Amino acid sequence: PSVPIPQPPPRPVVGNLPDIDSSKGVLGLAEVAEQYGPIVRIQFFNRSIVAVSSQELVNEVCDESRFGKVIGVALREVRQFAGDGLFTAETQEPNWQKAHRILMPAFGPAALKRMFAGMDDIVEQLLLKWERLGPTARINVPDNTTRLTLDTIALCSFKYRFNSLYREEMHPFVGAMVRALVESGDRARRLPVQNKIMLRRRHQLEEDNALMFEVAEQIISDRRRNPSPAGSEDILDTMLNAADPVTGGRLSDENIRYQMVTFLIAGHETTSGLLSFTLYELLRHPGVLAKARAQVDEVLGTESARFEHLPRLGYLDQILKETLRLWPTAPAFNVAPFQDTTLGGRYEVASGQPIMVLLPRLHRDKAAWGEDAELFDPDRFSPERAAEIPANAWKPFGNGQRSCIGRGFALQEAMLFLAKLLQRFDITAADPGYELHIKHTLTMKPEGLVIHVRRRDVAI
Ligand code: MNH
Repeated sequence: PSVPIPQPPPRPVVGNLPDIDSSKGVLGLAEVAEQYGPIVRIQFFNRSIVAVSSQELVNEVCDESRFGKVIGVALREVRQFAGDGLFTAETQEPNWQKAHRILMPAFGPAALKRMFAGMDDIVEQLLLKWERLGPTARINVPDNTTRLTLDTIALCSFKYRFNSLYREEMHPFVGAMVRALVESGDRARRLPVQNKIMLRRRHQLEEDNALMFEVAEQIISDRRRNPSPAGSEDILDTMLNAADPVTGGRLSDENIRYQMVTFLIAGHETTSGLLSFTLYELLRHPGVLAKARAQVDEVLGTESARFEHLPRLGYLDQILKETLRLWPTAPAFNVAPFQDTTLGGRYEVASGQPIMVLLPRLHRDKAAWGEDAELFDPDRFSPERAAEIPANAWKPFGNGQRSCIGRGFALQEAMLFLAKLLQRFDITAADPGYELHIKHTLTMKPEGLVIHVRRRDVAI
């Protein structure tokens, strides 16, 4: 027997819009879910989403024979500048399939090993800067880690230096990208007619899109004039030169520009959020911090970090995974059923109905994680205990063939940053009374988290 999906009582025209605190991004939806349970329908104007939050239901919608990714309202707006790049393309589009096949190896294990040097270059810049600023400097964590991750993805994927650590104001590309992302989110919450009449916003968005495209275009034409020497090929070279193993086709220049903008967007905010929340949790859990430090000292000692060290830093990997559990910096993704179907044995869902997986709630589902689900405990991911985690209870990188292509990249970069940081510095909270304040855009970050770093007595 089917039952209706719970829904807060809708108002005329706007539906549940007044029930959601849009300043809290996806966490605003999570609050509604907390009240209405593991499945809830939320209506905006004439569209509705079904939000699912329990491991039981998420496990079902992760079945790729019944459900697949849909581009939700916010991603549809992002598509204006990320086009048919991997993140915003439909799975059925030939350009998604082609780019997926061409780019998967470019983010695979052999490529990650080659990219280690670029990652180390930028982490080293950051830590040297911190050391020279000295132990009294107030270091804003999300600001610094955003500069780190942006510079890293640009250097590793197309040898471009934003040099964000050498300037007060970020590169103009960043301003354009951040404004465009914010405006995309705002547009997704407005009526089409509102979007049409807000001329200033529309023109700003067009200007920002043009600037992002120009930067990408410039990098491509520079590369054509100055090809990479043999042996130092990067992701841009792969995109310019590789042929699709199935069709033999190549990526168009337009599609390459979309992929470049996509990597910069997808590749930096999420990772800097991860690094920021990791430091936030380490400062609150001195025991975990001490254990992490002990492992770094044992594995690295006074050596410079090398690729070979990384697999031996398993506890750092556990810390990053546990941080992504409590703070999934890309907090939701959307799927839809291919056909009319029934969820959880009793909720009818129509073909094509967007279903949002609410990660902050899934990752705190007591049925999957235990009564202490709210507690930060990296031992959940220890080799002994990880096998107990139920299927699809942890999805910070999305699902199946549409999951994150940059997962290995992000974790390698985060691990390297953390290892070098702990090897070199003692870290303390600059404001011991800091209360978590999350800033929400497409992603989330602990705004206003500030630390002090003090050089340890180690020669590296
Ligand atoms: Mn990433 C897809 C989270 C780092 C590039 N990424 C996704 C999805 C999630 C996600 C969730 C699935 C979205 C959806 O289903 O609509 N990504 C993350 C997180 C981090 C991250 C939490 C860091 C931590 N991502 C990166 C990095 C890159 C990147 C670094 C660098 C290139 N991500 C992508 C791309 C996709 C994606 C590209 C789309 C993949 C596809 O659908 O083919």
